[in-house]
Amino acid sequence: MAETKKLLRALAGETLDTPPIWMMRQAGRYLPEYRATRAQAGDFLSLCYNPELAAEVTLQPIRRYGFDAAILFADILLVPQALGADLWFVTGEGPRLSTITDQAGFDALKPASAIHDTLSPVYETVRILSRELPAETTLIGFAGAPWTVATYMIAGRGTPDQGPAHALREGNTALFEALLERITEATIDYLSMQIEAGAEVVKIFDSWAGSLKGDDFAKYAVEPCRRITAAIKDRHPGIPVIGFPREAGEGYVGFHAATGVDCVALDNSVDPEWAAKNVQVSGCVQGNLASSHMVTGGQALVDETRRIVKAFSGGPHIFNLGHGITPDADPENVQLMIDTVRG
Ligand code: 1CP
Repeated sequence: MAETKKLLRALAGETLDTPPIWMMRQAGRYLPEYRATRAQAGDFLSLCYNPELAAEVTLQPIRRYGFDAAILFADILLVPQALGADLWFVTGEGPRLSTITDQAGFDALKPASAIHDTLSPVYETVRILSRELPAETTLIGFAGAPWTVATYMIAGRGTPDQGPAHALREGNTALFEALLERITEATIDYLSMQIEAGAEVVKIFDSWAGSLKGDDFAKYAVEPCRRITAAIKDRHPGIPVIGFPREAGEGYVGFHAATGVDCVALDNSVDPEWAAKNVQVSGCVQGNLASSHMVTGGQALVDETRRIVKAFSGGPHIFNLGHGITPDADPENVQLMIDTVRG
């Protein structure tokens, strides 16, 4: 049967008249219905591990806006938790984890094969979603890339420059690489289980790839993404993979070929016309409207949305923001972006 879902058509390399659209963090605090369900769940992690409510918040932006894709509601930090790290969220600040800074900390982690005990509710969320989503909506599963996940496991929190992770990389390269290896194995199994439960596409979020330079970018951003993509394609032929090496800059060039991903997601620091010439020539791209437009709206939102659609109109493109939508965004600006894209 010929593929009819727009997102899958773009991922297969088709140039569409109107790009499919979805939005990073589309289920999130900018929506009143999300805040209500999160309050019902009690807290963020309880929401992630409650399949009915996690499916409900995943569906909310689909009902409200009719996006072409739904992304599983979960978090990249569930994998460290499943490997044995302590994880909690401090209201108004963000995630906190127990830290891994030495061999003893690493030795206390569970093997990759043990993650499913913790993560099985996530697979149940995927199963509910694959039953309940509209026929035209694609279901995206995801995980964090090993480097990005490691930055949180080493520092115990989000960091502006990933300093603690770089320090371990330099000071104890063997331990750092063993940690990346453990996360890579866990990520392959985790994504594989999401696909078995019904995810049709998977996305690998390397939010902190931009702080890896030169050979380190090749070793710790490109290579793990290549390994995960190869393993997914080996186990699940035909499942498309989206890679997001955020703030990679020149590192976006050649990323399709170096990793085997079907689509490269772009942050908004790269110019769409440059990216069309240098990245989209190699395959589908996703992006890349600055999420600040969801706060400010108006003619600037319309103009910038049109500029991005036009720049990428000569090849396969999935419209998205350059990073997640923020809690202070106005839901009406999201509608304005969608109306502008769909013309
Ligand atoms: O208070 C709340 O309700 C929590 C806010 C929130 C949400 C809605 C967090 C905490 N995570 C999520 C969901 C989430 N996270 C999704 C679900 C699907 C969707 O997009 O709608 C996804 C894909 C993520 C991925 C994620 N989590 C990333 C990668 C993408 C990115 O934004 O760069 C990262 C780095 C995280 C860690 C994390 N989780 C939450 C926060 C606030 C953070 C960032 C911490 C930091 O700034 O370092």
